[in-house]
Amino acid sequence: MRKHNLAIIFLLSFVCLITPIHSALVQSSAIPSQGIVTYNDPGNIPSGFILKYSTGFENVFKTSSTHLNMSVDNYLDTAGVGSCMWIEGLDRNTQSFTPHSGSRSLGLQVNSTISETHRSQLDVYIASLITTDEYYYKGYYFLPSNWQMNTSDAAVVAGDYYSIADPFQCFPNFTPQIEIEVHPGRSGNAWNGQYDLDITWRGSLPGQSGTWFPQWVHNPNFPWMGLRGRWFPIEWWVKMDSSLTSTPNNDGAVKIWVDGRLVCDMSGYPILRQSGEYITIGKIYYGSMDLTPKKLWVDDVEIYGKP
Ligand SMILES: [Ca+2]
Repeated sequence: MRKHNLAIIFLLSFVCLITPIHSALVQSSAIPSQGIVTYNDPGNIPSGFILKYSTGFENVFKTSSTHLNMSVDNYLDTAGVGSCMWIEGLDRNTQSFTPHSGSRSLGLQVNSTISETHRSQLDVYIASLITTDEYYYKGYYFLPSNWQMNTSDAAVVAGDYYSIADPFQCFPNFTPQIEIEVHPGRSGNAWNGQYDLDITWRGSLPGQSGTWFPQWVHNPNFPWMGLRGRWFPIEWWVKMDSSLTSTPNNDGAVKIWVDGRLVCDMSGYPILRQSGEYITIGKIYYGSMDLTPKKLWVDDVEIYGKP
């Protein structure tokens, strides 16, 4: 199975040299789809893990346009007109909105755009927290009750996606990267009335950098609409590759739960540690024409590791 997966990776790496940018058009039916599995024990911290960091954003504030005083290395990355980040309850008070805990939470926004790379995201550097090759993350998320994507134009539907968090990424090369995305479901080139949840993967081995596998894990018809207007948890467990060199042992693994549903269960991958491992705990990044301001709130972030 491992050799089979590597063969696919190398084959697609060659194909994707033609389209090095993140494009939903780069897909592979050879990468297996995965059905949604109900997670019956949400909030269960894996055995042997201890809390390394937590915040409910109650005492967090912006120290500059790019940093929060979170007592852990972080970076606010905003791009595009109107893209911003704020502490709800401190910098802004949104009508009819209640944080998951206390009186504050993190807010992100990206305004309408007609080009890619507009974003608002909070990156947290985990190297100082994680002393072994495993970590577990849990955070609570809130999408506006009127959240939607542009589904009126076939060309937009074909290329649109919306990133919400990255369970693993490294600085400065941004690989390997694992990303949680929303996509409009498609029937041919038209919107099928559903939204998908896709996990994308971008490898770091020679020949792979910049190569995306948009449907590394594909969850069609995920009930995103049922998540709007309420808080829901996103959790992930990541085991990095045991190799400390650039030659992987191909024993990395990742599980991701969204609202208690297991949406990714992959193992045997070169999730190689680099010098600057980070997670993007909250993210709005979307890649095609969209019509409405996008907002996302995050609260009660917890990061666990092994002693
Ligand atoms: Ca809070």
